[in-house]
Amino acid sequence: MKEMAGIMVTLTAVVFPLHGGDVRAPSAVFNQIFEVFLLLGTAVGVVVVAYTMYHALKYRDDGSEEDPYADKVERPEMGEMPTGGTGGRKVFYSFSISAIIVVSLIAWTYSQLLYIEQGPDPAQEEALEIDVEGYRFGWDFIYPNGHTTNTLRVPQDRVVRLRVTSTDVFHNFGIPELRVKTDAVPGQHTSAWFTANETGTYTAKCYELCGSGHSLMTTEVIVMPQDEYENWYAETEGPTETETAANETGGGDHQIAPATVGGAPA
Ligand SMILES: [Cu+2]
Repeated sequence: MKEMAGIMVTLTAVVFPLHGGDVRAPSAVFNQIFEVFLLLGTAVGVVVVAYTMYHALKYRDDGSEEDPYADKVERPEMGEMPTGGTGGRKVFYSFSISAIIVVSLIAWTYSQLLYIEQGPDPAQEEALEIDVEGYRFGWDFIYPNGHTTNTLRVPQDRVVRLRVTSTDVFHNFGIPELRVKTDAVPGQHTSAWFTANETGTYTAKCYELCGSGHSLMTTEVIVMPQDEYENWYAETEGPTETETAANETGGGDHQIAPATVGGAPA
């Protein structure tokens, strides 16, 4: 199955070519799966409905004749098995075409999801690795230099790998627009990855009911042009003032005052 998936990935790359060495973003992959299913579903629907309508009209009883096909077809009597026909050719064709469509869809979708699961080749693309820690009620984003913020800033067109965990109860970290979603489980790390092809502000939320402040676990994800990001990152070091203040007042327990809940700007 894996070899087949590899072939399908290559085929997809040929059919849907990318601009020079780009990594396909999860959002692009999921959108493409949706489009392919929508297109095929519509095509199959149109064929089936058109075929049904055609026969319903062709063989309708318009009351003009008693039985216009009485001398043309041999109809079985009640309780009698039909004879003649074309040896099941229609059944064979419709079954084969359906089988080919369904099996191809399964194989292709599987190959796409395998790509999402594994992520782009690390040799091809150096990822930015960020630790994400969920707590009641907020998110900490810890950069490779130790800088910790409540707002996730990432560069455009770069693979971002998230290592997600929780410091208290089950949470679930998700950025719907970028098609990122993974559990945040205390004592464990789960991973997710994405690339954002367009700059802008996205929203990250908690998708696991985790207590009275669950709905406050909303924060911004800011996708910046690469040079802007580099400038911003060069100026960061260690935990921010917000974070330090929060740790001091809350004894490191993340008891952030309501005013700062929801992602104070870093
Ligand atoms: Cu939560």
